[in-house]
Amino acid sequence: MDVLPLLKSLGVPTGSVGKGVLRVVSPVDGSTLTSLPPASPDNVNRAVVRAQEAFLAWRMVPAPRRGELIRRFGDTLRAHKEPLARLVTLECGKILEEARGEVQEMIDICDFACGLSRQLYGLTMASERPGHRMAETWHPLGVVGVISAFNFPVAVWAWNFCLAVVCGNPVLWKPSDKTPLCALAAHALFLQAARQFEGAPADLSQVLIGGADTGKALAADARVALLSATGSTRMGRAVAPVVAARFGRSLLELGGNNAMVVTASADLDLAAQAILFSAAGTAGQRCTSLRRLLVHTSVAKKLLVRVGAAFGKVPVGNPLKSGTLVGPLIDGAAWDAMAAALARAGKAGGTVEHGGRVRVPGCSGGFYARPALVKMPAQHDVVHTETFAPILYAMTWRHFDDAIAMNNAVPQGLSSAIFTSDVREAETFLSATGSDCGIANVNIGTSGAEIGGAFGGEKETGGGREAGSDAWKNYMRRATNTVNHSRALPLAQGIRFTI
Ligand code: UN1
Repeated sequence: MDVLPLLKSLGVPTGSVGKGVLRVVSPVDGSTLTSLPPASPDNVNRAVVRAQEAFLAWRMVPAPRRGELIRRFGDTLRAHKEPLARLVTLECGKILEEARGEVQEMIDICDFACGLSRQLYGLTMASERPGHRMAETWHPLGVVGVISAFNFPVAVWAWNFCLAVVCGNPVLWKPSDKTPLCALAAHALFLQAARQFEGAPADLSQVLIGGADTGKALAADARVALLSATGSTRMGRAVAPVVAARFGRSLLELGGNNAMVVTASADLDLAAQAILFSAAGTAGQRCTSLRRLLVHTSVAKKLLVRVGAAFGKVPVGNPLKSGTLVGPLIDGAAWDAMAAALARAGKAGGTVEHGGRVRVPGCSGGFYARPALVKMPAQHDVVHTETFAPILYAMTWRHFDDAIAMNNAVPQGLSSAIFTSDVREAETFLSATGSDCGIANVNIGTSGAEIGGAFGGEKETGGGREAGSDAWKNYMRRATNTVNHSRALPLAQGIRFTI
């Protein structure tokens, strides 16, 4: 596959493309798309210095004006939606329909961030002292580092980037070494918008191509004020203590192990559709993918027959072809992990339906898998582990309390859903005694969140929140200001301290 024309149409300078030791492979057919030179430690250092310079200039620009730049970036993305989506499909393997959705998610966050640029509100507080005013102000934070994963090679960066820039910060981006071309393209589209914008400093956006070492260098660098990292729990464990040791800020969006509770009163037609998209969509490679189905015994047989039939016939194949719903896994290691998990589940008493390797004509180097439905007697260890592949473990329950306990019994806490027509069950699931996840839905699946809400989760998911709601506060520092406009100096708490 010749990727150069596509890169050129997206404005990527092709000088260093094809020259370097990092091989970029397409999961579609296993072919080599190109190669790139990774950043050296010295490159990282120089990038941080340049980002610091950009920060000093950009923090002086009024926030609504910063929002205008992001609005224009949104326009540039609209104009290049199709080629960028195609590159996303080529490099990470998700079907074109979902790749378009991913670019749309970038456009949505541009719109959101532009509006936000006029709403970076601080509170005013009632002072206990006469003639005093208390308020808080929000200021740009500094250099923001972003580590992103292969499965959302552009949208997750955009969530961070658009908010960070509107909040007055430059961004250093270390994309997954499996999807560096998407990063170069998204960055090039931003530069296209920035070039036509008076007052945008050079180096508001920079890309650092590299592996774990580059990520660790960003984590260790005290000049990086915030490190936002998306990926596996293993990656989070490597990076978070390094940032914490220097008292830096981190925003973590790590593994998920998302469940759907289906109760006796659920609309099974809706549930079956939602299960197919959440579990098989993106070949099970979203952090929000549905991995556990917790069904009431009275409807289990009916629902599982439908899910099994849908998994058996869902079109698995070339993600560039219309009609395909399930594309390839990212690589052979992902297939090995899927096969190993299925073997473990079988040994633990699970019954595995489907889940075999699919040979796709013309894509012989790709790793395609039919989604697997595994009926488990209980939530065995293997169910507690996130395997980034289309495996859905199904378990049954009799008492609603048990369903909630099963939902919460895993180390991760990203997304969750309940299908029910009973308002008591729905509200209990959303209540303090219900799901312990950062995302809890009713009558929709676990994946496919809109950008307007805060995105992230608890426990091993890392606790961070990105995208909508007040996630912008991660990218700013808060100052509490108390101003005395009286002619006296009363102390708080009624303390007297005079001579
Ligand atoms: C991810 O998989 O890291 O909610 C992000 C969703 C998407 C984002 C997923 N909007 O599935």
